[in-house]
Amino acid sequence: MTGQVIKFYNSFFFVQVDITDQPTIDPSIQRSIDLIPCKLRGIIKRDKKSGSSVYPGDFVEISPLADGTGVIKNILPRKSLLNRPAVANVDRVILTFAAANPNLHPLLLNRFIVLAEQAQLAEIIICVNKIDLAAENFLSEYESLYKIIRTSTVTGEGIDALKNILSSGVTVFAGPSGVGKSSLLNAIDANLKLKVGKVSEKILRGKHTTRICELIKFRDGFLVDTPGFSAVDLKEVGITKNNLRYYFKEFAQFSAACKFLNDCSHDHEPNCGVRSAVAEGKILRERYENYLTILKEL
Ligand SMILES: Nc1nc2c(ncn2[C@@H]2O[C@H](COP(=O)(O)OP(=O)(O)OP(=O)(O)O)[C@@H](O)[C@H]2O)c(=O)[nH]1
Ligand SMILES: [Mg+2]
Ligand SMILES: [Zn+2]
Repeated sequence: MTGQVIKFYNSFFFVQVDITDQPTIDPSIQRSIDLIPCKLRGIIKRDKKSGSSVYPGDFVEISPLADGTGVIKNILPRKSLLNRPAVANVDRVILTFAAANPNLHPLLLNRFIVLAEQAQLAEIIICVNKIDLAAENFLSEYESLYKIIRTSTVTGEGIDALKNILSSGVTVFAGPSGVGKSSLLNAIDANLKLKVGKVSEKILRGKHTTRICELIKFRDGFLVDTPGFSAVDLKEVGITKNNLRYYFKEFAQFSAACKFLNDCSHDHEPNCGVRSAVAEGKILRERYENYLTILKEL
């Protein structure tokens, strides 16, 4: 039978099986078997770094065992894979940051954008949460690049706007710890009651309250709450100094004017269309500088 991995927890992949697709199963036992804890068949190779090759969101073929657990025999082809947080078959990502507490750092935002662009997701949306703590129109300069939604789980501002874009598909909430990802999910669906944690006054960061990625049913799709993180090793997930430029999407239209075309890193080369565009104010300087910072790291 086939199903979708909902979460990885206590060494088991929990696979949601759509019983309506399984005519061989006695309908009277449906309730007890629709979420099956599964192990991975040994032959499926584990990823060295993450220790796994199956991710939440994956569709898998399983063999049920007599004790109520199952074995994952095969992973079905994915339409997308977000590397960090690792979730498969993602339709949209909500890059979630806070207007304050913790403060928003553009370089970190741009690292998250690179990860999302790498996964070639259909929709990349930025959510600035906690706008009750800051008066400014946060990230207005990014509005020409990505859809920005500003929210507060305290005042309720923007929650409907956020809900409106969550129709079908798999929506991942990704961002640093303490920005309010779980709080937002609770505001979207009051039945959820996900655990939320305070931001530490000492280190001004969240406390990593959410521990696992979990697909949560919402309308016709899923919302995915994920553990916050801020250290991203882009090299580890396959970002290189040669492909980084493609994940800054506004560079493309100007790179046609680069003397070295696709070989131009937009750093030191003469006659660079991207650098000219920065000088003319057509590319946001902050984006370009963050690009150079990441390029140096790579
Ligand atoms: N002022 C304010 N505080 C908020 C808002 N949303 C969430 N918080 C608070 O921010 C803190 C962190 O919220 P969480 O929802 O646990 O954050 P998270 O992003 O899920 O954090 P991790 O699970 O650690 O990744 C909690 O104390 C929340 O009450 C908001 O809109 N405004
Ligand atoms: Mg959380
Ligand atoms: Zn160039």
